[in-house]
Amino acid sequence: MRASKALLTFDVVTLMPEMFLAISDYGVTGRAFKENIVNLNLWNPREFSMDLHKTVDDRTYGGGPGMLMTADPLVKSIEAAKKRQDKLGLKNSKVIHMTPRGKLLSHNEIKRLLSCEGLVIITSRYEGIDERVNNWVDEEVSIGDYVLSGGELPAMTMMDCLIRQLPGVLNDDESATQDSFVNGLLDHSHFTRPEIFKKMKVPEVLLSGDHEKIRLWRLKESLKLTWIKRPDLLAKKLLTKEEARLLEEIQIEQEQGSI
Ligand code: 6GU
Repeated sequence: MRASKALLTFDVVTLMPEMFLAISDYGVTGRAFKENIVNLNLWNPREFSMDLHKTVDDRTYGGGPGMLMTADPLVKSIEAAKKRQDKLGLKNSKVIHMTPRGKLLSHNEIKRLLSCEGLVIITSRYEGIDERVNNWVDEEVSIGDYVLSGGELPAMTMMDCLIRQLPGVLNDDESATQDSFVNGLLDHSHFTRPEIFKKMKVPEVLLSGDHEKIRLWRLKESLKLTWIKRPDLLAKKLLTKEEARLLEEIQIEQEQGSI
């Protein structure tokens, strides 16, 4: 067990706290929680609801379909969560609402959020939250241009991205430094045993033991995949001389029809 303070503390406001077992009890993230590299506290607005039926939603003013999460139980949850984070003395603690209208999550956004020792994450259900709750929100984050039924899966997506970047979470074998997007490119392809699978061979260079050749092959493969699958990423990236030269080779090969 790790004695020192967690590197990142999550306080999540959710009507469905059980969903977070998916991140706290499984795989790489589960290990990070178990080892106290990260902490998770769950706040259910229903427990802060003042009426007999523990209501947390209501119809919208102006009419129309759908229900909204009411302000009072949400704000009480946020304040309780923030108070806890303040007591822990967490630096740069932020309140984030997961919503499709938020800023798109990206590797750069993840890197920026890693400066926070604490995050209070609000996940909403129904059609969203009463607009006035935004006075307690520092940032709005979305995970993509599509709509999910609630903010829990987006919150866990963001939390997983953050956790795997923390020192001590991944071992050397799992290192995040070579992941897709880290250098602005997609990851290259990978092969494992057997050497021949249904008459398909592993690229010769990977069996050569020549580390420099392998590095170049992988970089070129990364560039090729990015060029084919995500040209928008290449347009945003400043290429090194080596990358520019490899990309030129790729474009020539493509013109010659060998890709
Ligand atoms: Cl953060 N929430 C919901 N409900 N849907 C989303 C989203 C968030 N990001 C993309 N779609």
